[in-house]
Amino acid sequence: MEVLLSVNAQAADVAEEARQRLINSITVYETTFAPEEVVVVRAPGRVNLIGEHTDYNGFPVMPMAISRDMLIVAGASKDNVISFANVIPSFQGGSFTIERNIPPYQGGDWGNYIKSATQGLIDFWGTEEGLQGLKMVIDGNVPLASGLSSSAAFTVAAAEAILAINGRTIDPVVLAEVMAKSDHYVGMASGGMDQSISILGQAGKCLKIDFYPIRTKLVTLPKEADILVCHSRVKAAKAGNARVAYNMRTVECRIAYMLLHKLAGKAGAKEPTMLYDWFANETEGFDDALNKIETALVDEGYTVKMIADALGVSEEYAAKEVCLTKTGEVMPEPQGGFQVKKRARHVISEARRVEDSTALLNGDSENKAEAFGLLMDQSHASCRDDYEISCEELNALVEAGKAAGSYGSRLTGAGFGGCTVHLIPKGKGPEFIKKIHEAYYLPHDLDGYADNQYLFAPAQGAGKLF
Ligand code: NG1
Repeated sequence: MEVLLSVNAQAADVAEEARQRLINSITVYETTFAPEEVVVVRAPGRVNLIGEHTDYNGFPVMPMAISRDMLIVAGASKDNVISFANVIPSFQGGSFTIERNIPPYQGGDWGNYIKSATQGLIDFWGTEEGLQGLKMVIDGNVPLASGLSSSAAFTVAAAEAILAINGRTIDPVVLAEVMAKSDHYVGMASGGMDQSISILGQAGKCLKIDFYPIRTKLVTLPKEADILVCHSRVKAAKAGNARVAYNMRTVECRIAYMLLHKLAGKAGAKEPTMLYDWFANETEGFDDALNKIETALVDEGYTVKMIADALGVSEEYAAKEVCLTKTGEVMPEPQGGFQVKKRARHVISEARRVEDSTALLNGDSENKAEAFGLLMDQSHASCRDDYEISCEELNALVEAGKAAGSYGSRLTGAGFGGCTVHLIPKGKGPEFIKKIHEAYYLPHDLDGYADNQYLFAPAQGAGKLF
């Protein structure tokens, strides 16, 4: 009963909830700062439908923006200081001066997302001169550490607030590039998916996004399907272990393209900087790439010595210059070695699934939902077995979705916890929510949360509301 009530509440009360959030944020603004003229901006979170851990390898993704977002009420400041507060008082507010190189707060401080947006814009303009300070109050309803990109929504909303207060504009695709880069400020060696979809999202559509440079294509979801997202309630905290595990995957992919280039690449081909370069310049397409991975790489984990020998470099060089993230962090050899072959196999097969999904969904075949669902299932298996980013809870949720009759179910986002996404028959949301509640939330003692499951339709990207 409670479950059904929460579904109806989701559908009927979205506008009322938005109104309440707005009133509350403006009230907090007036009590924290002063009653004065303000602007309101928002940036959505996202759910990725397929294409996991492909973005930083140069391959496409297929996300959609969601109705959960970060809302910022902002007013101009007379100086060059940015002050911020959150409607939730336990998120401590703060302030910092706008300067050419803004020193970060301690790792894990939420204020770093505002600093990262500010620094990204300053780097883009090449100067902080003429940039006016501002005061802002933030209200977010994207579940945190859930793989729905609350952090990107936050960074993008902060950038939108800075732009609005300063009366400046940046082309949305350029802003997506700028924000994707600025994420490195918080120590993530991520690709650009989250920032891009938060900025470029289109109501009613999902997007296929290519990178380097960012390019988008609208993709139509099957008309006979809805999207259900389920939160495992396992926190994939970016400030903690998930960051290390994520960055480790980026390093394993870097080792993969270096080895593949050296061992099976074409003589004279340009030095790759990511798996996509190797794929585009040194293979004949997906089948050939997967064959080369099978024959050129070994199944066991690679030690630093094995990498050094294969590349013909010293062990010291391999340890310090090869096993390195984009942000310059050296990854020590993990127990069991670097898992190079499995990671490369996932990235290439997942990239193929994104291409296949785009062609399928924008084509005119019958049974699109079944066919796309199958690709989602295959994606989950690859994320679980080859990329090893799933966990017992995510697998249980995926199984619960399949048992309830989903077309396709998979983890979404970085993994290590967070959410699953399910393609389900249209209009069957309440039925699925009830079944998954009984199969996963009750036995895991997680029925105390008000909202564990969300029915999302593709939402519009970030911008100024007024
Ligand atoms: P989330 O789920 O927001 O942690 C992360 C990366 C993406 C992408 C996915 C995996 C950040 C901010 N985002 O997403 O760029 O690589 O993992 O597909 O780190």
